[in-house]
Amino acid sequence: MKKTLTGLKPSGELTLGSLIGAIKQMRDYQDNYNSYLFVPDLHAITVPQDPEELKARIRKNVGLYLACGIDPHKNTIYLQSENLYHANLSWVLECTTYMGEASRMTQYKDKTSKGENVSVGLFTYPILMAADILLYDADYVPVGIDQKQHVELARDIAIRFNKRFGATFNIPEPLIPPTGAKIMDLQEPTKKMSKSSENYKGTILLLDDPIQAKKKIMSAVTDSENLVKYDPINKPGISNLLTIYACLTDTKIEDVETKFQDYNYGSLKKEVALVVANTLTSIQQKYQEIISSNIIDEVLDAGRIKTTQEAATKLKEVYHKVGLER
Ligand code: ATP
Ligand code: LTN
Repeated sequence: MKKTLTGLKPSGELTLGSLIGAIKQMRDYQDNYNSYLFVPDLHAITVPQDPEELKARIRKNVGLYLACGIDPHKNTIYLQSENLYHANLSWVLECTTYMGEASRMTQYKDKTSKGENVSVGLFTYPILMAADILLYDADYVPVGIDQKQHVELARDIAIRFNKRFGATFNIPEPLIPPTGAKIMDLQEPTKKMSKSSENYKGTILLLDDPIQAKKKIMSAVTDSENLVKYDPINKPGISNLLTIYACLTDTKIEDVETKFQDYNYGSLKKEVALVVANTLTSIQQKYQEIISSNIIDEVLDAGRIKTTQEAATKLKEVYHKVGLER
């Protein structure tokens, strides 16, 4: 069985974008793949975090994975920080990665272009991500489009390592959803919907009050044409709403476009708002059951034990290949 693997940083609350770009893909594939879903908490500390808030969010995110339909019997679920081998492999990979290729990562460039003082960890972040993926020989990495470049770096690192030291790592491929690879901010529909956005009206959090979420959809920025059409370049706001609807109802974007072609923007928004609110309500009901049970600890304990054994075997092989042994 082929292996899928992905993670969502606990650096903020999970959003509708996280659900559509990553979690939903894992849920859709979980019956047919050997699925690994983890919390990249070491990645979260590349930017300053409040320790208590981070701790709470790590737990919350695991609860949300499960509430979104990730089946713990079909997925290996674990915390990156509980498995010491991720950071160990990352170090070996850092030593085989060029400054030039790491410097080309657009996410890092975007963050540094604002002139902020950033950590070294933010620079080496994609190499730790490569370690997360290569440690388990993942075949596919379901991610939103913003992470494609990072998965491609993981491929390059694996190919080079294999050439230099002999076949060691599987070469992973990014899995980008054909619809929903970049859910846009509701207030600035040319920007990605992001958990770190300053304008709370632009982002829908999975734990938002469904009534508030409806209001956010109703006040989404559109255009003045009043013509429902899927055209992300010229009509980013409307296209984003159609995309959200298509993803949450598992309908093809063309069919959604046809269904709403005679609607005005107000009635389209009402339909999208309803689907979003229903999705959140269902997730939140399951979430409440999950956090009041022991399931999160049970799932994470099982994930830690399993992945630690697997990762130990892989790191031993890597150390052997590079000559790190007596
Ligand atoms: P931020 O929301 O702060 O920009 P991020 O997207 O960098 O964070 P994660 O939450 O770790 O960080 O992302 C988890 C996964 O969800 C990634 O695969 C990412 O591509 C995907 N994702 C996040 N936001 C969106 C979005 N708006 N549309 C589609 N996919 C998204
Ligand atoms: N960098 C990713 C989170 C992440 C990840 C991974 C995703 C860390 N390690 C391994 C897929 C596979 C992000 O910022 N969204």
